Amino acid sequence: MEKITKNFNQARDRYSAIRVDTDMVIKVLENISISIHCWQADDVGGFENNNSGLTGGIQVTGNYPGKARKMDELRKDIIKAMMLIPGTHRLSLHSIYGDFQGKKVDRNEVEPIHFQSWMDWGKAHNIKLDFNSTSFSHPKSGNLSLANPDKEIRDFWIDHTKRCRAISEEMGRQQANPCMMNLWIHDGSKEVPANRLRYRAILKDSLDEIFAIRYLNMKDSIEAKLFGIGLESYTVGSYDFYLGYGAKNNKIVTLDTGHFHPTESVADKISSLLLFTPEIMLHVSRPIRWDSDHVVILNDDLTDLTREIIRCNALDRIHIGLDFFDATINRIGAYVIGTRATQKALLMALLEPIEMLMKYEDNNQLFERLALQEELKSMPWQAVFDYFCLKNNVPVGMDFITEIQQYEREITSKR
Ligand code: RNT
Ligand code: ZN
Repeated sequence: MEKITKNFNQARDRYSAIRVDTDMVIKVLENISISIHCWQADDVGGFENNNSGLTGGIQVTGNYPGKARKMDELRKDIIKAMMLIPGTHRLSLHSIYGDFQGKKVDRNEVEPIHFQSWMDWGKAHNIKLDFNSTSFSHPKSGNLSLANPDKEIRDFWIDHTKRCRAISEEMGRQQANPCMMNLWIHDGSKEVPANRLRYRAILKDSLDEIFAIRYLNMKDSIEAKLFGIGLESYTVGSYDFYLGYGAKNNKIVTLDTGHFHPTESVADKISSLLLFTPEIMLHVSRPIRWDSDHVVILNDDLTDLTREIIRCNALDRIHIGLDFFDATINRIGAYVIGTRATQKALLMALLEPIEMLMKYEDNNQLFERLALQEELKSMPWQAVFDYFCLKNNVPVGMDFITEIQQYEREITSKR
C-alpha cells in the first residue's frame, strides 16, 4: 500500500510538470459510469422459457464451465465482477432477461412489472439500468423483424419495441436517471436482395411509429451494423441508414466498435457525430477479423476512441457501454478485464496535456506535437491506475486474478 502511494506521488509530480492535475483526473474517472452488458454472464441466453438458441447473426463461441443459469446466479456474478472494478457502474439489460417467474411471456407481452425485481435490485446495489429490445432468438425473428413486409410479423416487433421503450421509461423514472434504450435489429439477407430500398423504407416507417411517443426518462439509441453471420450481403440497418435517421430525427446513434470495416476508425466518427446528433452511445467491443465480440483489451483502437472522447470534451454527451461475449474463458474475468481496460484507456486520455498539444499545433510545432504524443505513452499512468484502484477499494494490478480463481473454486465451478 505504501509503495502504491509512493509511486503515485512520483507519477503525480511528473504529470504536474506537464501541467496535468492528476487529482482532478482521478475525480473525473471516478464519475464515469460504464454501462456493463448483462449478456457476457450467460452467453446471451436470457431467461425466457424457450429453447430457440441464439439467432440474429451473432454467435458466442466456447463452453467454459460455470455460466450463470438463473437470475440469481447472473446477479451474483455481476456483483462479483463489479466488486473488482473501480467506480460505480450501470447494467445494461436485454428484454429477454426479464423476471418472468417461470411463465411464458412473449415479446409482445413484456411489461415494466417483469423488470420490477431488476429495478429493486438496482436500487439496492446502487446500479442504474439501461435496456435493449431483443429481436433475435425468437421463432418470429427470421431474417426480418422491423423491416418485414409481412404486416403481422412487423407489427409484432413494433409492439415489442414500443413495450421496451415503456419499460425503459419506468426504469429511468424509478432510478431518477435516464435509461438508455438501445435498438439493434439483425434484419438483412444472405444474398443480394432484389431491392435494397424496400426494406429500409419499411424500417424507417417502423421506427417512426415506435418513436411516436415522447418520453422523459429514457433515451433512444439506434445501433448500426455492417453484417451478420448468415446475413452477409445486406444489412437493412446499416451505418448510413441510422446516421441519416439519427441526424434527421435527433436520435442517438450507437457506435459498436465491431460493426465497421476492419480498417475503419470508429474513433474518427466521434467528432462528426457530436456535431449532428444529440449524444452518442458506444458499444465497446473487439472485433478479430469479423464482429467476433472478443473481450475488450487495452489496444490502440480503444485508446484512440477514449482519446477522442476526452479531446472533444464530450464525456457528458457520450454513454460508454460494453458489448462483448466470450464463452471460452471465465466470464467474470472477462467482465473485469474488459471494463478495467476501458477505464485504463480513459485514464490515459484524461492524463494528456491537451492544452500543450494544442499550443504546439497552433504554433505549427509539429515535431514537438508528435514527440509529446510519443512520450505520453510511457508516462507512469499505471501508477495512477493502481492508486485509483486502491482508493476505490478494489484489487490493485493483477490481484483480481486470485479473487476470480477463488470465486470459481467456490461458486461457478459447482454449477
Ligand atoms: C449485435 C449488436 C448487439 C448485440 C447485443 C446482444 O451485433 O452488437 O448490440 O451484441 O444487443
Ligand atoms: Zn452492439
